[in-house]
Amino acid sequence: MLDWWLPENVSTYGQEIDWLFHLIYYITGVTFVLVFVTMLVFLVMYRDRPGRRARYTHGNTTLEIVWTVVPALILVILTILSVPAWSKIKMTMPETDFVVQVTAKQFNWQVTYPGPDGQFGTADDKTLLDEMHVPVNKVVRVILKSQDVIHSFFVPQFRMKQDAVPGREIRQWFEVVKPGRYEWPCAELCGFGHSGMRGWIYVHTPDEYGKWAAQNLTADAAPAAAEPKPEGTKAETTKAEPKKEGKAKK
Ligand SMILES: [Cu+2]
Repeated sequence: MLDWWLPENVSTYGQEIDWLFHLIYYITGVTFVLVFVTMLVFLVMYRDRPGRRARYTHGNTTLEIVWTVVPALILVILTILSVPAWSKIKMTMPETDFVVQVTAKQFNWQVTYPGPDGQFGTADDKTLLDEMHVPVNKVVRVILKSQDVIHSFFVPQFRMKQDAVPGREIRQWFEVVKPGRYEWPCAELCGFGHSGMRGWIYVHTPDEYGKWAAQNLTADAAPAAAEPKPEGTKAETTKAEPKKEGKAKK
């Protein structure tokens, strides 16, 4: 019923997120209406009238217990209902041979493919800037890192969001069921260029993906986007990144 205002879901686990989202939305919506109706009724009932005097009341203990216990119970129930989705999306890692490394930095997504040898950190790695290409109906594992501050990997249509935290390697996964081009913004305020930090994820049919990979990931293919590969080292000189003092540490 609320589907019309969320972005289209194209991931295998999106429905589980949406169902919880809608449930929470209904609960908060009903609460909102009840609270406002009560407030309006009380505003009229207890308005100032000639001859009325304010009187002291110390409250109602039963009522206070009820309105503390009921919300607490709702939260506990929501937690329990969220467990299946959480454990499926965040706690399990489906088998796959498709792995990419994403290193966030102010203000780009650096996407590294292992190249023909299937190993990261070797000479044939290919790094793209702000774009990722993946095949449809395939589990994609992302090894998420950050080079500087906290960023957040967010693809609304995939129902996937995960912080990238400096010093940590966080593994995430997604599987998309519909080819297309999906916006990939950073969802964590990460500095003055945050609003411009976004990439695109291209989801191809297997054929198209094969073609793209042959043109861009093979040994002789020129790296599709700049950015030399020894990441994390001083090598990132090509980008005339603003001289904010915050970066001085590197
Ligand atoms: Cu960011």
